Amino acid sequence: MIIKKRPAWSLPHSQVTPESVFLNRRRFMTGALAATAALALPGYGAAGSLPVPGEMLKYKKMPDWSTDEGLTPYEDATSYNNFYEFGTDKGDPKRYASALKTAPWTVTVEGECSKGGEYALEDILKPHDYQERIYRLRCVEAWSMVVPWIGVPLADLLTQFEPTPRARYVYFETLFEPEQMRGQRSAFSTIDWPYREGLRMDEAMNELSFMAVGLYGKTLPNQNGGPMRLVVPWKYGFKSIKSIVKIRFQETRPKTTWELIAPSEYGFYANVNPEVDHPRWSQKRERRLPSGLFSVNWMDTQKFNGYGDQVAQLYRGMDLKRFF
Ligand SMILES: Nc1nc2c(c(=O)[nH]1)N[C@H]1C(S)=C(S)[C@@H](COP(=O)(O)O)O[C@H]1N2
Ligand SMILES: [Mo]
Repeated sequence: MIIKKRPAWSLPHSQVTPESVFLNRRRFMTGALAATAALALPGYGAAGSLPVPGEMLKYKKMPDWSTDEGLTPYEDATSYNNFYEFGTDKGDPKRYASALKTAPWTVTVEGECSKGGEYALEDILKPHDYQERIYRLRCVEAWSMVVPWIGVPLADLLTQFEPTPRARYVYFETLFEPEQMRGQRSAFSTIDWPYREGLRMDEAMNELSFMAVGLYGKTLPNQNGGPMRLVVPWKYGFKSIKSIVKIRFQETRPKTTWELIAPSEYGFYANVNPEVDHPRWSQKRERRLPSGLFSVNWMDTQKFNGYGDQVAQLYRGMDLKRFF
């Protein structure tokens, strides 16, 4: 089936109305959640504490894994979002994501691993200390941000489930809960929910792959994929799946959401690559946010989003024009 409908993200930037910027403190700690947080062990892991919305996290800065480019302001990073579960407008996620209930949060782990099961989120985070990594995020729509993420290396998170040698891919799924996610109720949606993503196992185990539970020192706002989302900085943003409830280890390559919608436009690999244009627009440059209509902050896009030293070897011998 050929999808003729233009996805909203193909709109030129000039047609996107910037959101007005307000810090959205819509949630308060409940007594029960505050008690859980207070039980957290010392050390930099807010180890074991639930990612309570708005909570400050403890973490270790990782300068070797961070860019020193200027941060995209918190207000922009949390009000200009893609999270189609809440609508296709950049302002929709911030507007509507407060309907998402992020605690308690259960993550189902299944497939080729010896420690599968249904886990409370805090239990799979507990063994790990949080780190801060300042990464570039490059959306396939050709805008980009610089975000200080807080979280744990994906490899550490996954290793605790003891994947078997048969696990060649890891698959992730976002929550499917139409009562909380108005975009999943929409009759106009082209997405077959839930949102799905995946990585080759060696990509997932690369030191850059990160599971974030916070940004700018605080727990992840819902619009950014709270309580837990993937961050794969050398790939287009759509690989960085939000609000994850399922992790599955597989022998075969999973089908992923944007590849399912338009396989000629969005591939499984989705490595940032200025040499391979999107069929409908160039990928040579990007607009670094904040970027206004009259002060567009254009810059050249870098291959692998500038992370080639760490990841280029994963793709040695592969034709990146074919495996886009
Ligand atoms: N579940 C889910 N995850 C998602 C998306 C989405 O629509 N649904 N959008 C993706 C896209 S296209 C991008 S660019 C990033 C944006 O992350 P941000 O809003 O935190 O900047 O989230 C990705 N993760
Ligand atoms: Mo994106």
